[in-house]
Amino acid sequence: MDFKNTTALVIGCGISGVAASRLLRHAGAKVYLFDGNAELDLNAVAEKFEEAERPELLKGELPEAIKNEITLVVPSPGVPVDTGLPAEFAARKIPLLGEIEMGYLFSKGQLIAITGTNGKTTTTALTGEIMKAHSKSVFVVGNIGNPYTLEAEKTTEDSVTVAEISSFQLETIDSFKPTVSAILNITPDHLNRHHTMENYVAAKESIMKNQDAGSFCVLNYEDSYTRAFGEHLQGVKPLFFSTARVLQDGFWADDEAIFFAEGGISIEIMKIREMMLLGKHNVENVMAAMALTHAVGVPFETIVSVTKTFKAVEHRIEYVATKKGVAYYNDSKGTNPDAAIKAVEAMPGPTILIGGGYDKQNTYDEWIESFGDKVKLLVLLGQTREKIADCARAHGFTNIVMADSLEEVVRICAQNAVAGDYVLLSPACASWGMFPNYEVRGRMFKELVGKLED
Ligand code: UMA
Repeated sequence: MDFKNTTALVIGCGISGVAASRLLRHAGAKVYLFDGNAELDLNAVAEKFEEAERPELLKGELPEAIKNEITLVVPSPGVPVDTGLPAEFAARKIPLLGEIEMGYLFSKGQLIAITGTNGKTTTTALTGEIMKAHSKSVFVVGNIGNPYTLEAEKTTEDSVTVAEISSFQLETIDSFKPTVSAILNITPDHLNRHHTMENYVAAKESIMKNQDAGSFCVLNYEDSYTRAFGEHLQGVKPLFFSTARVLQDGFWADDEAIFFAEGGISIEIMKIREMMLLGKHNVENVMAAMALTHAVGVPFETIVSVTKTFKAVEHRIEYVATKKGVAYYNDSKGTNPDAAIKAVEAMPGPTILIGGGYDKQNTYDEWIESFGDKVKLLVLLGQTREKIADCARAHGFTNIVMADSLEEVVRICAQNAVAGDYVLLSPACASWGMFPNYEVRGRMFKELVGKLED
């Protein structure tokens, strides 16, 4: 791709902005890498580039003279595109290129794209592992934490790129065309960014909008949005999975095993007890990965042998340690109520639950209702703690303690837990405000648990 006459403004100095800037520099563009955070240390950003590829770095306010030079705007995924600089440049009729779209334009080979409110990372990681057992050149990119623009130049016609794509990233795709895609489920999330559920659903569903007729979109039959979407697809074919019923075509599971059905004939693929992942939601994630890799021709033998050894990814109902007979689990990626419900459901016994964080304007009723008799104490942290506490009390759950730091949270949990209990960090909220991201929150939790007495 040739960007020699382009003067690009890349917004956001996070991992996507750095990777996109480098790629644009390689393609011959003049690049301004800008961050709205006036406090950002630009020297640290500069160190991420070789001298020859370094863009001009700016922060805070963008000078008018530079605005007049810009011919292309590249927002990072975390930058809303309907306000601020993207909206200002849209009014000036300056084109916008999303970071994922750019990665796609620079990449070759097959593309497996995965979205959904929950389960994306596990499904993407497992799909990546299965593909690595089958193909020589595999890249796992996107929301999983590895920008598409970082890997795109390395791909060849023989490569397979497995991409986790968030709704933020889908907002700015244009020609992005997966070989096969998946929408795992859709429940309310990120409504502060997308404003309405309709917008959020439309962003998710757009993942397959450019796919060839006859190609597959893997969908959850037990999710009302994705089922209805699949039933009305034209050209692209739905490949459904279900944990609740026998399907005539697709992947389905009962309590014992996962099956593949074609024309009403089912064959058993693997036993559930052979999986190392816990919980029904993970059976769904496994079936989605199986469907995606089957759709690109991977034999079931390879799919099953990789699935049997695949362990939970970091921050997803991740076992941390057992201290004084209490098992600690890190589900820092439980950043919305639906994900947090799945983590509570996966806990095998009495649980002390740690919740709260950044307010994404979610409601917490269903999460609180999922506690049943299992959650014995709720320890709350962050911006949403009062909102969650009010909601819990309204549902008759009153055993609540407030904390001001993660250190205090872990101390409270250790003091209140008895042998046989589980302590689960699954906050139902994003980490922003108190932590830069959920990874930092999860790792800090693990560190603090590690320091508790055995
Ligand atoms: N910034 C601005 N202006 C704005 C908003 C942000 O300048 O209006 C700046 C911030 O000051 C910051 C930078 O942008 O310096 C951060 O950019 P970013 O938020 O896009 O973060 P990246 O580090 O580039 O990471 C992004 C994704 N982040 C978000 O979508 C918020 C990562 O997903 C993703 O792994 C990465 O690209 C690689 O593709 C994280 C995430 O939280 C894990 N995703 C959400 C989720 O999973 O729920 C969608």
